[in-house]
Amino acid sequence: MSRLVVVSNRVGPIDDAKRAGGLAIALVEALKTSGGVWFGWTGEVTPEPDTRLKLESAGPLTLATVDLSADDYEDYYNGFANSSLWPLFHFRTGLVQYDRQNFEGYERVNASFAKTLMPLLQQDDLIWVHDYHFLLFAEELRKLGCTRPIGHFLHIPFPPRELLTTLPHHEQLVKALFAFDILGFQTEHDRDRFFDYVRMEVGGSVLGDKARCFGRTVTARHFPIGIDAATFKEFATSDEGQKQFTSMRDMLRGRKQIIGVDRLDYTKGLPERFNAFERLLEDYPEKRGEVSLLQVAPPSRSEVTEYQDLRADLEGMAGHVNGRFAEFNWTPIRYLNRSFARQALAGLYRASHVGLVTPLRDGMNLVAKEYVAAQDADDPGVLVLSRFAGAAKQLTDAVIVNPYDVQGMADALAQALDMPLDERRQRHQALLKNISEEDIDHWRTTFIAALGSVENAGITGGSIHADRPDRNGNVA
Ligand code: GDG
Repeated sequence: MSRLVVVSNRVGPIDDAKRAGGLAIALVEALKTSGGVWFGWTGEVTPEPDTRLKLESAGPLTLATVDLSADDYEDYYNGFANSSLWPLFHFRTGLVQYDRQNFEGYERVNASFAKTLMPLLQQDDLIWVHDYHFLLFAEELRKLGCTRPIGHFLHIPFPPRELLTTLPHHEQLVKALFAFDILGFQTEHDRDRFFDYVRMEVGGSVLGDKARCFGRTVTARHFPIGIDAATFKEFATSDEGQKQFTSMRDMLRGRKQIIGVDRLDYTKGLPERFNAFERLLEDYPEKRGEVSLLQVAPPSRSEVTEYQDLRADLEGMAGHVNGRFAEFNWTPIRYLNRSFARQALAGLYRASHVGLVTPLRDGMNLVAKEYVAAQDADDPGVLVLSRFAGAAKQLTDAVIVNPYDVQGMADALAQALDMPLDERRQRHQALLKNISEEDIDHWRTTFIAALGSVENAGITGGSIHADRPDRNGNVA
C-alpha cells in the first residue's frame, strides 16, 4: 500500500481540541485513519532562516515540520498567502495587496519547503498538497526530480477568470498547477471556473475532467469536503457536550437562541449577520426579549490590518444593538472572541434553535455540517445557510439566504424560529443523510483513490504551442 504524504501550511497539533480552522480540523480527522507523513510549518517564527526539520511521531503519523523565518512569515504567510490570495480567491479584489516582494517570498517558501521534503519521500508515496499556500509546490518538487503522483486540494473557492487576471502572477500560478496530477476543488462551480480560465485565458483545452495546457494534462474534479459526522454527533451528547447543553438551556429559560461560529474573518459575513439580527428585532417586535444571538468568533490572523478592523467593527456593532434593545434580564447579542473545545461547541450547537452560517463566500463551510450533526433528531434546530458557501450545493434542505440581503436574512430567521416541528424534522433528516454519506472518510478515500490511479505522474505530454490559439484565435 502506498504511503500518504500530506503537505499543508500548518501541521497539527493533533490533540488540540480547541483549535479553530477548517483545514486543520479536516486533516486531523482524515489522517487519524490513513497514517503517513504530515509536512508543513511548525507555527514558529525564527529571526533568521532555519530549515532544520523537526520529526515527531503521533500514532500512525509522522509530523515533519520546519520553522519560518521572520521575512518568510511576513512575505509568504501574512503577505502573499493571506493578503493577496485569500481575499482574491474570495472575490474581494478591493482588499488584495499586490506586492512583488511578497510574491518572491511565496516562491521562496514553496521552493525551500519542497527541497526540505524531497529527501523524506519514498518510492511508493502519494503526495497530497493542501490549499492556497502551496500552489507552486508540485512544480518545485518536479524540478527536483519527483515523479510520484501529486494532488492538490483547494479548500477555498477558485475565483472567476476576470478576477484572477487582476493578479500580475496569474499565469505563473495556473501554469504551476499543471505540475500536479490531480486538482481537487470543493464544488463543480470552482472546478468550472478553473476550466474557464484555462480555455479563455491561456488557450488550453478541456475534455471531460481533464484540462490540457502548457504541455501538460491535469485531472480536475470536485471533492466536497465533509466532517466526521458520526463522531461529532457523539460529541454533542458527550459529558462535556451535555454539560454545555444543559447550562445553556438553563440560562435561556425557554427563550430561543441563534448561534454563529466562525473564525473572525471578513469572508464570513459577520457585520451583515449582526445587521440582519438587528433587523429581525426591528421588524418582528414579538421576538424582542425572546431570542438572542450567540456569536463565537475566535480571533484569526490578527496581524493583518483588515482582521483588526473587523474585530473593532463587530465590537461596536454588538454594543450598538445591545445598547438599543437590551433589557436588564436579556442581552440580544453575546459576542465571544474565544474558542471552545469541540465537545463543548457541539453542546452549544445542540442547545441553539437556529444555526446561522452566512459567509459572503466560502469554500465549503464545516460549521454548517457540524451544526446539523449536533442536533437532536427528535427536536432539531434549523440551519440558515448562505447560498455562497460551497456547502449550499449539498445542503439544499437548509433555509438558503443571500448574505448581502439583510432584510431577506431577517425574514429567514423569523421563518426558522417559527418553523413547525414536522418541517424541522424533515429538513434535518435530509441534511443529516447528506453529511453522513459525504463525510470526511468519503472525501479522503475518493481523493486518495484518484491520486492512486494516476499513471505517468509528472510526465510532460503534448505541446503548449498546439494548445495555444494562433493569431486568428484558432486552437489547434
Ligand atoms: C477553510 C475554508 C472549508 C470555529 N470556532 C471554534 C472552532 N471552530 C472550527 C469549526 C470548524 C472550523 O473551525 C472552521 O471551518 P470552516 O469550514 O467553517 O472555515 P475555515 O476555517 O475558513 O476553513 C472553508 C474548510 O477550510 C475545510 O476545507 O470548509 O471553506 O475557508 O470545524 O468548528 N473549533 C473549536 N473552538 C472554536 O471556538 N474547537
